[in-house]
Amino acid sequence: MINDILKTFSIREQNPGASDGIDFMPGSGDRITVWSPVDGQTIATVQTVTRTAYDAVISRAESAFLYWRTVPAPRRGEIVRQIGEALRIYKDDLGKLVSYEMGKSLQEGRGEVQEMIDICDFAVGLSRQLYGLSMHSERPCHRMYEQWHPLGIVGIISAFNFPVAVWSWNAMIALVCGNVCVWKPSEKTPLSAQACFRILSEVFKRNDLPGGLCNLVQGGKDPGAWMAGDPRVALVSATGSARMGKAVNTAVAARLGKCLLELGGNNAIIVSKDADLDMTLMGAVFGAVGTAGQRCTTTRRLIIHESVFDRFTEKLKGAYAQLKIGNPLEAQNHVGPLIDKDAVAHYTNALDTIKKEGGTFIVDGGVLEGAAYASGCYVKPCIAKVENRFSIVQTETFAPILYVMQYREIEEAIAMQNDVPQGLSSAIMTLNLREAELFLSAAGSDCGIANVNIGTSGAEIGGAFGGEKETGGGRESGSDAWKAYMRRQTNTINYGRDLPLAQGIEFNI
Ligand code: UN1
Repeated sequence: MINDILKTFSIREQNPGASDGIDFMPGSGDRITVWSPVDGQTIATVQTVTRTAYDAVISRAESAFLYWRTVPAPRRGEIVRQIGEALRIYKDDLGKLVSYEMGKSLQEGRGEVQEMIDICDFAVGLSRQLYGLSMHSERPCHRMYEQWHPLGIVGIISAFNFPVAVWSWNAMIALVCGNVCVWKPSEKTPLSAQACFRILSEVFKRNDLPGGLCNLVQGGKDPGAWMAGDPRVALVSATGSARMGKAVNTAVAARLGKCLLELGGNNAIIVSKDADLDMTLMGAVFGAVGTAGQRCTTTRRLIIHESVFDRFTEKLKGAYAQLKIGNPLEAQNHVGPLIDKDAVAHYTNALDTIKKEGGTFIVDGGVLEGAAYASGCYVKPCIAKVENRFSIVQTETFAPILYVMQYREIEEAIAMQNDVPQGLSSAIMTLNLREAELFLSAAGSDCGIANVNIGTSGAEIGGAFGGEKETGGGRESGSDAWKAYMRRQTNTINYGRDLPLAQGIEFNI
């Protein structure tokens, strides 16, 4: 099955060079061996970019920008519409490749491609709505308005957990805004990126577009660091760990460039005494074990009212006992593997630390062994009773570990929810209007995303996605997140015969 998909995307054809508006793996850097956490098989090798080849990509992108910025935005939208159409055709194959390379369930792999299609649709509409405001000038016979222009090269650094969707949120919006893109995908999922470029290539070729509009640079930390330090890259949009985000932010700030960061989360659901517990169970379990706990929106903490704590944790135990862990390409399995053995080591270290800090397990964790788990990356989703202040609870461990804790008053629950360094997603499960509104008020959740009667993961693309504090402050995808990909220009036009100065200043010569 997987070989057919690799063939569909010509994955075995290595280093084909620049073609069709796209640079595939230019240069002759080291090769990365790509390995599937599903079955431990080596899938392919991928050429990394060298500094010389990176510089060539940037030069090509610079010339492509000179053309692309002059194409009317709705025409740019038409190209993105065609990309969305092509993704519809390849949804199943790309979803499977994502699932095999990354290890998320097939459902979620397809869901990720659906997010790509949705963002294309959103971007097409947006291409006719890049609105600026008009203002009333204080001076007679003057007109004042603002317009939005493209930035230039947008560098996109994406993480392994959403190998294709997060790139598309950035790239599709950046493209309709008139920018060109250079993408550095995670070195753990380079093939999904390559497949996306095969799809783009068809569309670009059909439309006779010049090379360099979208570029792919494969590699580890180096190409990301080059982009962060490169004044030719107008915006660096980076998704990943807080550690990576701080390094990118520092390098971009040193040259006063623009940065858009979407980093870690430590997302909690408050389970009120007035919660619909069945609905809560669904949201909490999907949020905690979906993508094997490797979403930045994964539910990591449940802050449960003391009066329902025992009842709800019993329900959780029952649900966890039903979970099927195994090959994510098989539809009956809920939980696939972690991305690699390093991730497994982080998970097992976290289990040790939880015990050391005084936590107790109500559902035990552990690494699975046996023929079905031969890659060594399958772990048991687990639940630990902890205190919010534990250092391990304050840390984002990218694994299916769910922390539970109790509260008495809603204000206390909100304070606990906020009392972590991260600020991405949050939720309250309650049928009590007062609690729900308090949670959404200025005195409520301090996160970029706050939901009522919905879990913390699975945000729709139409809203702005991102969070506060160590999550980095950036917003991607919907709403007016597009403004981060453009520069604002204020224009004042004098159509009178005099030159009145603002603020009533008199200046006579
Ligand atoms: C991420 O984990 O980096 O809201 C993105 C969600 C998805 C996106 C997650 N739509 O869970």
